[in-house]
Amino acid sequence: MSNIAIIADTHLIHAYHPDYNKIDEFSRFITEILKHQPVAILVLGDFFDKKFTNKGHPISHVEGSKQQIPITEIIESTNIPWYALLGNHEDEAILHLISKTAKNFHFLMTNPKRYADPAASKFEKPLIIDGVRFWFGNIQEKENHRTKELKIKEYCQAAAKVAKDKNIMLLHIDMVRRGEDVGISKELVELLSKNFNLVLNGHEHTYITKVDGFNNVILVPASMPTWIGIREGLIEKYEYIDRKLKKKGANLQEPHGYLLLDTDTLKIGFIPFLSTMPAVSLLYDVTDKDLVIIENEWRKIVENLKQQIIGKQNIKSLIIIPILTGNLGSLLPFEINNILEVISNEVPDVQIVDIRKKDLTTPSLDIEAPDGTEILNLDGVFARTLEQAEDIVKRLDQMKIFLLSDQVKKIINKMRKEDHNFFFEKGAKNIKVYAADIINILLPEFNEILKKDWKNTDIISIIDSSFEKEVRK
Ligand SMILES: [Mn+2]
Repeated sequence: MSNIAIIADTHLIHAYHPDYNKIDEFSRFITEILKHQPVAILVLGDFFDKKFTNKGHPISHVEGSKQQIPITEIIESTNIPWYALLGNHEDEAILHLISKTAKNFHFLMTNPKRYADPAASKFEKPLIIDGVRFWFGNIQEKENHRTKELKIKEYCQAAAKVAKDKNIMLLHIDMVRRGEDVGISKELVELLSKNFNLVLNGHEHTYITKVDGFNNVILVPASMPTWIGIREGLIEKYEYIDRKLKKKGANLQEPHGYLLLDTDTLKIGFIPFLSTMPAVSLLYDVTDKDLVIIENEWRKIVENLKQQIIGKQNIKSLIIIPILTGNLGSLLPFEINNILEVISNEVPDVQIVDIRKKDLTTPSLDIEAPDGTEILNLDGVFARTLEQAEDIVKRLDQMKIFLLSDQVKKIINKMRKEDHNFFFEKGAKNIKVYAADIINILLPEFNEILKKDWKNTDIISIIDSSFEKEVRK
């Protein structure tokens, strides 16, 4: 048997923080992979990101060329072949270029019409390693929905003709349904599942082992962190409660890492990769607190987290994502942002981020003008959120929380009444994400109540009780 390493969405050389050296991290990442002695490395797209450097501006030709040298060196130093699929953040030209400079790097795009044609080029043919046939899906994110569907069907038909072999489909597409034209239908997932022994899809930056319940259709996580998100690559979740820092457990919903594929059994193992600059989320209730208390408590929080996390494993610095809940009272969001920014600047190796600034390549914690209508007009925000109830339902659906849009609307109205202020992203387009997160945060309470009173099937009354408990804290 042999192992093949599968990586995805490294987005070289985009990094979320100016101090986060993506190339160094990439080098460390590859060294970890090599410990398993894989016979090849497969890249499931978005190996590169043409858009940004870690200085926050679009990558120039000169910069790209400079980065190409260390990347080529890392690839060549592995002494095993690499095979890459095209992602939506990179140009074909970049992958062609790397395949010219690194002799063990190959960019492939299987042509389902010519898979058996002796005249087809190596570039178009499926890759065969240890009797396993890898199909590199030539399906681009920018193509329309219908084209994608047709192409997937073509690959399925081609694989059906060589069904006696082991067939693996490699993709870089929106697979999870998020709207009418985003993601693929369950029927298509089923078709893929039937025609391939394994379907591996990058792009989604999440790790799902059974797409639509089909256990051979897998979403491969982003191997390394690229953006900051409430779930992406988090190592730990904390909560500050009763003046104490409490761990809420590790969140591996969107971990970073790579897969190892056993070519005999086609079994997959996931191996996490921990960033040198990981993020933790910190749930903090501001109800009945003044600025002095908030400042003191946050100093304590930052010191505690620093002691607990920095220095362990490879961790050199830390990003804290505050998730503020509760009632602001007479405080203003920008006043809190101000305090967090001061602490963030004073404490080396710790960065407190404003989640609205998911990409830290631009300075974080921009302070909103206190008279900014977007940020202070809660009525408008709630009205807009109500309009997005359907999107919230879909978002929750992905978290395996099943609610109807009427229920979500009732919850949003309840939030408004309880004054759960949306001072993160509230004016932004991601409000649906935030509303879904609030519901998610309430779920432990929800489950607790459900456990004690399992006969209570009225979801709204359970959520009401959850809110009461949450508000009482
Ligand atoms: Mn992508």
